[in-house]
Amino acid sequence: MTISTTISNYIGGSFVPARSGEWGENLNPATAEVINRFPRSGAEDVSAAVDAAEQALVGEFGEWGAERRAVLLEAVATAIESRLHEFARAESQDTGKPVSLAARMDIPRACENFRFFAGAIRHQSTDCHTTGPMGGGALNYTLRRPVGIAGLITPWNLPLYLLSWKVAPALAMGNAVIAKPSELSPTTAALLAEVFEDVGVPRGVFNLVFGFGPEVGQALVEHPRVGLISFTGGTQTGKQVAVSAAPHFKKVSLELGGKNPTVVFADADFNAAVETAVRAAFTNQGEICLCGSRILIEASLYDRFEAAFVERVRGLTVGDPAEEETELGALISLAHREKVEAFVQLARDEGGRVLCGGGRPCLEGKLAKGAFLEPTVIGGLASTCRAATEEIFGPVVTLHSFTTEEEALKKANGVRYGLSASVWTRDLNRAHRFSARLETGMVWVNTWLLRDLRVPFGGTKDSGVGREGGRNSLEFYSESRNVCVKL
Ligand code: TXE
Repeated sequence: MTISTTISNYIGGSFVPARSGEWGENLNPATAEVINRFPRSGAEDVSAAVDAAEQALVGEFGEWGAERRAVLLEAVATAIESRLHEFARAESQDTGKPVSLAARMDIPRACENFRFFAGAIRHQSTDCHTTGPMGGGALNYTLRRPVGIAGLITPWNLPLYLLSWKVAPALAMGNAVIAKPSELSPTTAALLAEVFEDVGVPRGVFNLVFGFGPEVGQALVEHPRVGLISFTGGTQTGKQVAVSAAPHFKKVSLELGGKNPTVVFADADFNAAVETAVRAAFTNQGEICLCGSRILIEASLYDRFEAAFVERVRGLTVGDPAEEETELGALISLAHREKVEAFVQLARDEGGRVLCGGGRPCLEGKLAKGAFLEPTVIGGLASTCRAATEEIFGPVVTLHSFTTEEEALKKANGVRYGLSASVWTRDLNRAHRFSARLETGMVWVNTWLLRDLRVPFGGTKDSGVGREGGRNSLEFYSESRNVCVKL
C-alpha cells in the first residue's frame, strides 16, 4: 500500500506542495488518527493549474481525436482496477465507510465511469438539420467543442466515484481539468493522479489541487479562465458556488442534497420493500445524497412494516470499517456526528419516538474515539417537522404513514429538496401516475440506486441545477457550435 504520509498537488504533470507551503491534516474518522497531510492550496495554486491546463489544450492533447481520449480513459480504468484493494482501503480510511463497500461499490463504479465515457465518446454523433423545401435550402450541422478548462469540485461521501463521474466525461470531450476533492477525503484523488501519471497523460490535462473549500475551491470557481464548474456537495455551498460563478457566465452543474422519500403502498412486495428500504436508508451510513431518509407507508401496512423494518435495522453490524462483515462504519467526522445527533435530539423535541438506535455504539480500542453512530429509526413525527424535512445525511430515517395516494404525493413533495424517490407498488398504473407527479429528478420503482449511466442524473428544487449522465454529460462538458451552410 502506497498511501504516503504527505500527498501532493498534481499540476502540469508534477507532484508539488502548495505555494504557501502550508498543509492540512486528513483524519481517519474511525480512529481519529492522522492518515496523511495534504497541501493547503489557494489562488496561486489554482492559477498555476490554469496555466498548465491552458498549455495542455494548445499542446498535443488538443489534437487528440475521440479514439485516443477513449484509450486514455480505458487505461485509467484498468490501472485503478489493478490497484483496487489499495484504493478501497484508502477510501475506507478517509471516510470511515466499510472497506467491503468501497471494494464492491465505490472503486468498481469509478472504473465503470471511465469505461462508460470511453464508449460514449466513441459512439457520439452530432445533429444535422436540413432546412428549406425538401431540405435543399441549407444544411445545419452541430459541432461539439470542448469548453476549455473544467473545474471539478467533489464531496467526501463517494470521493473517487463522484470525481470519476466528472473527470471521465470532461476528458472525453477534450477539456483539461482541475479537480478539487474534499479536504476530508483527499487520498484516492492523490492515487488517481498517480494513475494518470503512470498511464502517460499529457502534462496539464489532469490537474489536482487539494485544500479547503473557501480557499482553493472558491478560487477555482472565481477564476475567469475556468469555463465550467461541476460541483457536488451541500446545498448551502452550492448556492455560494452559483453566486460566485454567475458574474463569469460559467457553465455550472450543481448536484446538491436530498431528503428522498421511499413510498411503500400496501400492495408492494413486502420483503423486497423492507430489505431495500433498509439499504436505501443506511448504505454508506446514510451519507449518500440518494439515500431514502423518510419512509412513507400506507396506513394499513404501517405496523407490520415498522416492526419488520426495525427488526432488520437492529440486526445491522456497526463497527470496524476494515472488517469484511461490517455494514455501517464511522461517519465522516466527529463534527458531522454531532450534527446528526443534534437532529436526533431535535426529532425527540419535535415529538418523535426513537424506535431503535439513537446512541453511540460501544466500540473498543482505537475505535472508541471514532465517529460511530447506531442506525436510528424514528417514528411518530409530523411529516412537516424539521427532522423530517431537512437533510440529515447520516444513519437516521423517519417513518410516516399515509392513507391515500394524494396524501402520499403531498408528503413526498412537501420538502424543499427534489433529488430522487423510491416507490413500491405492484399496481403499474399507479407506479406511472405517481412517478409522473413526483417533484424529483429521478424515480426508482420497486428498486433503489439501480444505475444506468446513460440516464439523466440530477435534481430539482434545492437539490440542484442541471443533469449529468450519458448524453447530458457530453453536452454539459462541451459547447455546441452550429454551422449553417446555404446550399
Ligand atoms: O459539504 P460542502 P460539507 C451535504 C450534507 C452535509 C452538508 C455539508 O448535508 O452535511 O452537505 O457538507 C467544497 N467554494 N452534502 O460541508 O462544504 C468542499 O471543499 C467552492 C451532500 O462537507 O458542500 C468540498 O470539496 N468549493 C452531498 C465540496 O465543496 C467549496 C455530499 C463539498 O463540500 C466551497 C456532501 C466554496 N466556497 C455533503 N466551500 C451530496 N450532494 O452528495 C466548500 N467547498
